[in-house]
Amino acid sequence: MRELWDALLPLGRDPASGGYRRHGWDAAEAECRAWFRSAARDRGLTVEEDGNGNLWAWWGEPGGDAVVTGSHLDSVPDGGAYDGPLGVVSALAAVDLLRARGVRPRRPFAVAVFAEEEGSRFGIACLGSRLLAGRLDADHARALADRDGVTLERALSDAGADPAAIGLDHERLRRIGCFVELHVEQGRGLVDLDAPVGVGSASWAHGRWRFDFAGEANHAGTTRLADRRDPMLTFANTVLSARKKARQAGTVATVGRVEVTPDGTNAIPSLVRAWLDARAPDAPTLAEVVAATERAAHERGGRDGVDVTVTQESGTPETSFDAALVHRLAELLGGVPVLPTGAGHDAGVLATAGVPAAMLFVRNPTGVSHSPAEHADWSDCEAGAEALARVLEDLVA
Ligand code: HGY
Ligand code: MN
Ligand code: MN
Repeated sequence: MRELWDALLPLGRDPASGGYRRHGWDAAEAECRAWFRSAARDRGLTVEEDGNGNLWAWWGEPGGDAVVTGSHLDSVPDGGAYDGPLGVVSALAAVDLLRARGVRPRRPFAVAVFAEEEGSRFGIACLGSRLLAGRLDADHARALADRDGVTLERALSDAGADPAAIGLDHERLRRIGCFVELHVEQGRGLVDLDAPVGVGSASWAHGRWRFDFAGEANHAGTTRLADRRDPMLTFANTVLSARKKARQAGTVATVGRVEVTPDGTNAIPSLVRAWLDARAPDAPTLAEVVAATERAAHERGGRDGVDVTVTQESGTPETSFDAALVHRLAELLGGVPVLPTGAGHDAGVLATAGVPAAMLFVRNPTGVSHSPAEHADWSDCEAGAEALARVLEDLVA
């Protein structure tokens, strides 16, 4: 496992920050895919890439009612080393452990790597699993553009893939009998419970909304305050409103990405574009927080002479993982904690498509994630791989 981890660790890592920049179909992520293909080949696994850019490494013949494990290799900008890769490395290490114990799967078995899980390049999280599950329109997806205006269609063809092949892959989806994703915990649940490994029970409802604040470009020095239509004001107030509404509802809301046009120090902006990431235990509460934030934005925009348009870019309902599978994993692991998460995962998307799915979480001593500071103790990582091997051994029997 250490060998696998050390081979992947340097790929896409920013030497200055120590964070990772591995985004859908970019050069760093392509290196990670090559690492996976080579590690799978070293284990005699047969690797397929599906029409949506997801990788499937089969132990034996591909087939139905398959036991599938895995995660993702892409990162948020300047992300941590564990979010995604720990699940993939642990899955390959679990194959080694099962082989060493003489286990031979009695069911088709695959390790999967899902494409663009963070949505850092094309804006929609879990892009590969959403397309696989038919949760995202293929034409809409092909037209998604990154910050440089490169569409997914272009990125796929540049990577030698066929853009026409993306979309619902019924055959492949039906093959999955169950899916178990191991992931570093993105919170302090296991730390507070003093447990190295836990089982995921559910993930919060979450979504992404783009707010466009259109004002009037003008001179920073000569334009009287009363004559301004400054979108930065409406934007700033909207961020504060989102935070307040989320706090009042016991949920979370984040604006981590903003684009200003023309982005000049001495120019009142013409346009401010900002993305809201909001999450709640259930969809109605989430909808209420976002609606209240939208109302506040429009109300403030009216006062600032700024037009506000809001576009929902993605959404996932609250997702409960398969109760029987969750119970079976917790039992097999001797009654480890079962806990929900505020993070979205491919396992959640597959669960909404009817695949029996569950997650294993590995303790994160600080709870910090989506940051170069993300960390998990190696002994806990090994405990996670052991736990994954234990549950897979039971599932493939
Ligand atoms: O944003 C998330 O919840 C996950 O890390 N993609
Ligand atoms: Mn993440
Ligand atoms: Mn992740």
